[in-house]
Amino acid sequence: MPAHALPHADLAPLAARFPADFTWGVATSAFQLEGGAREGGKGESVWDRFCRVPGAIADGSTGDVACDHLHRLDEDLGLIASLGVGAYRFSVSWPRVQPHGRGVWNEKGLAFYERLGDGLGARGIQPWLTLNHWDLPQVLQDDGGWAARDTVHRFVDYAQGIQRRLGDRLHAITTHNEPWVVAVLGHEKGIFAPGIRSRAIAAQVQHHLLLSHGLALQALRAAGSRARLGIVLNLSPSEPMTDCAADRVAARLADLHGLRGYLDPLFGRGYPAELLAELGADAPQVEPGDLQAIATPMDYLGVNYYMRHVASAGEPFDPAAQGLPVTDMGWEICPAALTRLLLRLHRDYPVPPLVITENGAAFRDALVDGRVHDADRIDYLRRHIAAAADARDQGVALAGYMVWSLMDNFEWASGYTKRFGIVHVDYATLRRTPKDSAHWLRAFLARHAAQSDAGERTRCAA
Ligand code: IFM
Repeated sequence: MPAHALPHADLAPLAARFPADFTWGVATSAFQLEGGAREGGKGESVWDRFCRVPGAIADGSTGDVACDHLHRLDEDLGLIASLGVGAYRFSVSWPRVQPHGRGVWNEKGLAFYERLGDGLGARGIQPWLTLNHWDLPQVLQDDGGWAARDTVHRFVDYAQGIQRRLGDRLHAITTHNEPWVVAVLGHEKGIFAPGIRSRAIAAQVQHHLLLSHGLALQALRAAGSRARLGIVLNLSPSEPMTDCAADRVAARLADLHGLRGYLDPLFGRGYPAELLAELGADAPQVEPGDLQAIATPMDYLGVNYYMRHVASAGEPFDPAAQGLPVTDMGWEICPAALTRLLLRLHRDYPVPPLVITENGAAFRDALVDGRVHDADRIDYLRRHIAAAADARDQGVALAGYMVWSLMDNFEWASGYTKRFGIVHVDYATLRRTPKDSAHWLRAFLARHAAQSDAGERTRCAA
């Protein structure tokens, strides 16, 4: 279906709810898209290793080729620009630029990100770089990984190296993407790399991730970084399944572990006493000065929102069984919880400007006659953008919104079985085909830009 035939009637009122300087973007991460796992001097990452564990990845796949972004950079830059976005959020593969996690830098790896930064700059698109989107160099894991305090210092050195080489090109730097996922899925549940199962290790990893974030911010500022600096958290507001006391306790616990355990220390309150009491002997080792470092002020807080968390003391909540709408991940579609989450952040914490750094959905897309008609994804995006506008209307300083993801890619333990992209990738040919949602986004952003220009002209004339 050509872009003009899509249901666009609602674009103008929705676009009018956002100011001219609102940042619109699309997001990806290195391991999920780049491929070239053993090329150009790249070192092994924990995810390269984890993909080799039998049964770890649903379809037995790896990130060896992924979307072959490493070799298709120019085409992909063209795709990003064609959407009309103002920002592109990507991550650097640490083992591609520093294969041993310390010391020697890999020129070929750095040159790739230099081309990416320059290509974005030439197209007027802000580069939003994430330092850690989970692909830690395996050599550092062999030395204890994020559970070892030394990794904190290795990360700070890495951040400084990126600043030296790429800093001038960057609009924003994110230290970590979704530290909860690294800590809990990677070190407590063991379903993500590096596949460890220990609550005590997970708690220590969480602390080291937060500490390295604060120290990296200080080092980047000391090195003269002019980029906006922040962290990206995956936040699911927890709500009790029923009003019974046990479910309310479950919701409070989930909130402590998933939300307050990160936000309280980042905003100067330390770890909640209730969380430390609940962790007991599993609580992390915290050294003098750590909490002050973690609370280093940020320029923005990135929020990745996909769903709410409905807490139950008994059987886990199953939204599909309750007849609620879900994505192909089985995640409930609940835009209203995004508004509630943003309002809570605004109300309970002294947050800097908020940016929705990821929001999107996997659906069972089908490529038919060269088109993907993903009306469900358009509806998802439209409703979540409206929910973001609802929060803005109530006073939340929300400065941007980025779609996850630019294109279908390696969805971690689900391999290539889940498609989050607004651009379809045929994994046999690596051909990219913009889905209807990409055409919708382009039309929406064009409408927003046109209205912003018109508003600007009216203001100038007045
Ligand atoms: O694909 C991931 C991304 O890497 C981090 N946030 C959630 C996405 C969807 O699961």
